[in-house]
Amino acid sequence: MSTVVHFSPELGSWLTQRLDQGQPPIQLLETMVAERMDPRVAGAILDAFLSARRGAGPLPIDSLLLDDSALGASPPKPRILAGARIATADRTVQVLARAENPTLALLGDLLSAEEAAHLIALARPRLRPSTVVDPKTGRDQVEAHRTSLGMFFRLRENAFIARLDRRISEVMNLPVEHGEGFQVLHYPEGALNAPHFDYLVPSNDSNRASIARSGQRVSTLLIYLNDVEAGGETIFPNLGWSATPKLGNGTYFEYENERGELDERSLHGSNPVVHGDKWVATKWMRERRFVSADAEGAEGMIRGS
Ligand code: PD2
Ligand code: ZN
Repeated sequence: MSTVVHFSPELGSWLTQRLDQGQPPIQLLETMVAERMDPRVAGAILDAFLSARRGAGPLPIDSLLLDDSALGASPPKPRILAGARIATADRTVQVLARAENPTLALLGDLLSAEEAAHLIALARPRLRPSTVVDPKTGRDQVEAHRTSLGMFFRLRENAFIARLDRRISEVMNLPVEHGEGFQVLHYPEGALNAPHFDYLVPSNDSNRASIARSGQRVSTLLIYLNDVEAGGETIFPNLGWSATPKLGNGTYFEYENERGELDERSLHGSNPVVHGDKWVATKWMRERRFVSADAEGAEGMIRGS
């Protein structure tokens, strides 16, 4: 990967002038860094000017294309393990496809049809209209752009959920305690989930308090609990990537880019269900042990923006 680095034409003229005057490059580098320029960027710009003066390349005007390795940036190291299969204590999960940057994978065989049906049966009587947190007030509210129904299990709330919590934590390669309790979503025909980030944007007290308790969210696994006749794909608008829901498959993704920042390429949503309905279980992982806001274990639908 490469990154375009922009600089002002004034900087270019200043460099040319000083090099013409015979000023040592190291002094120019020191001045640029003293002016708060990233030393790697300053070094790369200076190198490009020196190369151009030796006739080894074009004189840059106001930008440079730099290989990310020159900036010390490399693809994020995925938490999910390498390989075509992930062996957990009680099931072998298939890695059907994976991308390196951003870290994204399509998984298969996450659970059996019986387990999916049991999860749906446990969730169904507890479903409520899904909410989003108002970024200003931090209060839960029902929104037209999120028309699914949802509920939360508490982490390890019974033996069946505990088995799934453990399996999925092994797939996501983080301790089970870092997991929020499973969320189960039901999308009737026509229901959708507008694109959003799963990481917590500290724009309200509720998200700030949650980050302080448990750290940031770091990864998501969406587990499809049924086949959908038409529609209901999980979409990543910034990547042009979508996953068709299929019983037992799952979409896994992480949110860190090569610079260790939260990655806007993780923007994702669910297309409207066209025919049939859609059931999904979501697992979010935190940097540290998940401590919920209340004894119920439900963190609410904490959303970005
Ligand atoms: O159901 C989905 O495909 C979906 C899409 C986006 C679920 C979530 N986000 C979620 O639970 O965060
Ligand atoms: Zn989401």
